[in-house]
Amino acid sequence: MDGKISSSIMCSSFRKLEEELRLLEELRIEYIHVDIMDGHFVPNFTLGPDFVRAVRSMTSLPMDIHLMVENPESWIGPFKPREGDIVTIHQEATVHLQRALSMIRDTGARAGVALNPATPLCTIEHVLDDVDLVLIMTVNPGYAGQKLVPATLKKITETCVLARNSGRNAEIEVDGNVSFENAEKMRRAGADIFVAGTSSLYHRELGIGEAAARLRKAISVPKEIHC
Ligand code: S6P
Ligand code: MG
Repeated sequence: MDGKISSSIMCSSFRKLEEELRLLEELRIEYIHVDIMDGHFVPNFTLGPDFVRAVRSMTSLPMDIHLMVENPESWIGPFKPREGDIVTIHQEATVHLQRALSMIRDTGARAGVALNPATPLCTIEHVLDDVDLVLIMTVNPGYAGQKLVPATLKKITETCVLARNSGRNAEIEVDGNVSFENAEKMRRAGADIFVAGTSSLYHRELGIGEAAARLRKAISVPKEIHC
């Protein structure tokens, strides 16, 4: 299956939000990626449940909610997850990871677990039964417009191998500096879902339509690993 695009709404133009959402629908973008930051887990603040509610009133595209917050257990409910959505929490943000992941599944949404660049993959080995998706952070979370941490490319492939060896077909999402060039490398390494921000869809020199076409091409190359 070809790679899927999750458009990072934090990078969109809020003045033209409705118009841009229409365009994303026309371009058949698969998900709207919503970055939620609490100023504790990451050194920044962004969006929240009211924003997600407003976006839902403008589009029926599924939400890909990336919770970069401490105590994520308390913040799953307020986003009112729906079937078809993804809700992702960070391994580093809770000591009760398995419980938090099953809380997500109980809402009907798909459960994702995210790993910062420095966090070893083995820390999620024992929760894979409760995971539908692994989000490999390819930059340190907190800001758009950062540079890829190169060691994370290998981690994508290691995640594929871990999922395969555990008999789980969890999808692999990548987030951070997913440029056209990096996206192709990430796809070859085994990624399935690509968060598109300032490095691609919201590229300063391209329109969203042209950028989407270039990104689609980059992520349609075959994976070099079967997982
Ligand atoms: C970063 C956040 C991301 C960014 C996205 C921006 O903390 O989780 O989802 O919004 O990575 O993309 P880019 O292309 O500017 O790195
Ligand atoms: Mg994100």
